[in-house]
Amino acid sequence: MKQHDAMYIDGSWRPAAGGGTIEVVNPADEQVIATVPAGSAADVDAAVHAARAALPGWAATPPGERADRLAALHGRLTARADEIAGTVTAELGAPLAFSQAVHAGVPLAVCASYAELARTYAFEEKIGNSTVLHEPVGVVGAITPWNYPLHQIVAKVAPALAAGCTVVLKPAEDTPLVARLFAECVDEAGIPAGVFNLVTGLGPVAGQALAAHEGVDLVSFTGSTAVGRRIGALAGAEVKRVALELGGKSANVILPGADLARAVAVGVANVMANSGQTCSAWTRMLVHKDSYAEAVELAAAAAAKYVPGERVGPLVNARQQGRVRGYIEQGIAQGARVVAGGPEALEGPGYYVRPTVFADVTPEMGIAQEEIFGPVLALLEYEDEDDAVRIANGTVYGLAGAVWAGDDATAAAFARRLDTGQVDINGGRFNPLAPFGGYKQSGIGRELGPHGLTEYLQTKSLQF
Ligand code: TXE
Repeated sequence: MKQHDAMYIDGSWRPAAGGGTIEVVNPADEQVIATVPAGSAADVDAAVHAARAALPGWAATPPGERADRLAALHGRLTARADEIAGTVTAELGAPLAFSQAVHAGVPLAVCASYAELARTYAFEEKIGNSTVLHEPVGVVGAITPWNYPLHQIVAKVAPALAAGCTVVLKPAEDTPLVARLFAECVDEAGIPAGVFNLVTGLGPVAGQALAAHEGVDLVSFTGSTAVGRRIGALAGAEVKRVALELGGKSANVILPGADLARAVAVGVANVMANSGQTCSAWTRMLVHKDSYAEAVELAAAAAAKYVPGERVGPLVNARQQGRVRGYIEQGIAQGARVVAGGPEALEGPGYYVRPTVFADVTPEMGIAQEEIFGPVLALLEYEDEDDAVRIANGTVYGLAGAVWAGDDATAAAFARRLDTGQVDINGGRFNPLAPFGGYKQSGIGRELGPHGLTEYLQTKSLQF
């Protein structure tokens, strides 16, 4: 078992001030694979001080030089991509092919985009008789979840560094090993001491201390709505900036005229990816009443191909496994019909859940309203387009979604009626430059691309 007795603060590796450690468990076999330091408020304080001390120098570094450092970071992440994929597979349980393509691959694209944006972004602009300066917000406290552990880190740290901010990162306690690997890459990339700092530890201890620290100018959080509310309240009390990426319950709307087989197959794949632990997952499939029975059959057949331990990994921990099984039981109790999977336990170790598809789901059911965060799909039937809009918009969330139609223009016209931050048209394609973030209770702020960069900037106007 590996002992990682080091956090990365002010350019050096340290144990936790209090000496405590946290065990990291492989969710596929429930074995402890490593320990990492359990950081406390004292460690957070040391890291924030280091970030504050490094801020003037990094903020004054020309954007082109910051771009060079980010390009070097991209180079190190690329060189270590196999190690990254293996680490995410070990601590999250994701199938290795998915870790290689997504958990290692997507952050590379995002890091590259910010190396480029740091070079090209107009940090100064003329508006009439004014010069407007886009300056770094200051010290960023980044708190990230375990579901896409490296992507969540890079989606915050890369734009923050591009903007000229310095950072203290508190990654999820379930997946700290890839965070440590990222810190090693930062170090190898020659990013100056104190510009990026890593404090591992528990949410209510290290996370809370970081969110509440008066030396932090902006808290950027991705995680549960419950914790997001607390962080928003803390930020409000101190009038510091906050960005929140929270949950979702996204609708996949299949309009008459769409290629039903393709829409259902891609929709099922979207929900089963990463064992359903995706905030933007299309967890509600909305199908016109004339095609509903056929869609249910197609979805059940597609889900049966997701064999646990092969194409679909476990959930991250026993708590999430229990939560997801609880939702499956709740769906049955509320009258939904299981057409694939179910709540029964699987044999052997690992926090697996059966990939599950529910038919006969009505919009007010818990499984159609709440974020389950597991491989569970709900199929709902609609009467006409207005009904589909009402159902799609009828949750507290608004993070993502999809629309399928016979042509892109029809799907895009429908997408304009959805209260949500991102919609895939007839399947869509990932664009690392497109803004990502929530309407309604899915959050505040945007990540990725130039919109993600502006979160880390504040504006000053000089009038001449
Ligand atoms: O999240 P937490 P959990 C949703 C999803 C999931 C549920 C619970 O529905 O089932 O949240 O997951 C840190 N002050 N999402 O309990 O606790 C914590 O250490 C400061 C959606 O794992 O919110 C971790 O680093 N920080 C989501 C981070 O918050 C605190 C991804 C997220 O953990 C803290 C993950 C505190 N008091 C879960 N308490 C998405 N939007 O992608 C915890 N943390």
